[in-house]
Amino acid sequence: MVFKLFGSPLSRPTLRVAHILKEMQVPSEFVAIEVSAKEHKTAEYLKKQPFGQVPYIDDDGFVLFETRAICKYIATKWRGQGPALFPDPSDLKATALFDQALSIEYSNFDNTAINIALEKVYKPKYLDKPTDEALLVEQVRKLEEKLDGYEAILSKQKYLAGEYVTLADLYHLSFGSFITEEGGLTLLTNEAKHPNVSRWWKDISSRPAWLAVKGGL
Ligand SMILES: N[C@@H](CCC(=O)N[C@@H](CS)C(=O)NCC(=O)O)C(=O)O
Repeated sequence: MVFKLFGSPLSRPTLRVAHILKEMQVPSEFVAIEVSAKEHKTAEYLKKQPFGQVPYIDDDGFVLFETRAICKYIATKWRGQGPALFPDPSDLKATALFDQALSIEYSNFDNTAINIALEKVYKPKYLDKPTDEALLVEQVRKLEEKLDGYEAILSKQKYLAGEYVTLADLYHLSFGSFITEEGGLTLLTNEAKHPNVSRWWKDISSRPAWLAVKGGL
């Protein structure tokens, strides 16, 4: 049975999984979930994803949700078919640095970038709700400060976990590109303020697999 990705074309986490499928050259079928009709909150859907969120996958009967777990599963199952997106598990220190990079993305980037995406784009453009300007300013300031930490790391190495691109770098693309391209923010592209972040961002956001999926599913 073909690998199935159940998600929404409007969902950036769904795009994250589609990107890794493309990186690893995995044939797949996309099944659109009608989020506007609350299909992801039905009893049937909750059996697959108990938190009522998109996306989830079904790989020949194996169901998995949470995008980071899904991406790691794909990069592991098809390792060798595409780029190695995480270090060899027998390399203790490289794996520890990879885990560190994963935590950096999750704890220093994801939540703030989502809040910015919500206030700057989703609320005014898709939800017909006013932006909380004070919250937006605060979140942009917070992310800018976090990027000082990124700059310190990326001034010493090419990617967040070392000299090779990993899933930890690529997880930034879904919301990073959203706040940059749809939100018009220059946080990730400001060469004067964060030259190495900007160099890193240019590198990961120009990957052919990302360019192939970022326009939509
Ligand atoms: N941590 C989850 C986040 C998924 C997520 O936030 N999905 C959003 C769509 S972009 C959603 O389904 N939101 C509906 C809800 O939380 O009720 C993952 O990485 O899979």
